[in-house]
Amino acid sequence: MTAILWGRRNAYNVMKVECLLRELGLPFEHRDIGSAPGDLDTPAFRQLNPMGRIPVLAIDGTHLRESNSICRYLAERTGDAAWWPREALARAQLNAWLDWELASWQPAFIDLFWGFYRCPEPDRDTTSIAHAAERCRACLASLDTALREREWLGGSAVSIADFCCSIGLHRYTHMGYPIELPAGVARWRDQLMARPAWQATAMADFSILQGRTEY
Ligand SMILES: N[C@@H](CCC(=O)N[C@@H](CS)C(=O)NCC(=O)O)C(=O)O
Repeated sequence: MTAILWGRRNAYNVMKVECLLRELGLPFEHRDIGSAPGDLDTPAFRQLNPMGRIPVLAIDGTHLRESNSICRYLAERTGDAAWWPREALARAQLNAWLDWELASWQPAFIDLFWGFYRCPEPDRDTTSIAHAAERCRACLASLDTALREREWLGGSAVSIADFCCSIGLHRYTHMGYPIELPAGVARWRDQLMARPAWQATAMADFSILQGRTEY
């Protein structure tokens, strides 16, 4: 059965799931939602995701929500230990990166992206932007420390942690804010740029979002 990915394709968390579907070669259809005001609040959509958020993935007879959980499921579903290790400790280490992405990196990045790129220039709050940029730098410094010791976050094999943690990096370096990637993160990003699934999702044009405070 073909999976259905619900969401706005240029939404950060939707991009993670599309990237993984492409990486795994899983056929999927896309249903655009989350672009028009109120369309995530309809009773029909709330049946798919009571939280009223995207992405939602219709697959295997059910609807899954939460991008990192969807990615875990897709990776586990392949049965391939390279995508989702069988050993509990190796899983815990990848889960730590997925949790870090949701709890630390994503909030810092989203604050910078919204504060700087999505906010119309005259309305920008430079103090908040500088604070968000500092949080981003601190996150990337931690990521860099890990990536100086290993090829991918999980070691020698690419995993969902690499996709979920990297999906915003192209935006980070291309939104016009003066910021640089630490060397280890830049090397990792270059490896990801060579992958067609990452090119098609993480590197997709996002200029429609500039100065736009509505979805
Ligand atoms: N933790 C959720 C967050 C989902 C989320 O907030 N998605 C954003 C798009 S990236 C959204 O639905 N925004 C629409 C809104 O807030 O109304 C996940 O990882 O899936």
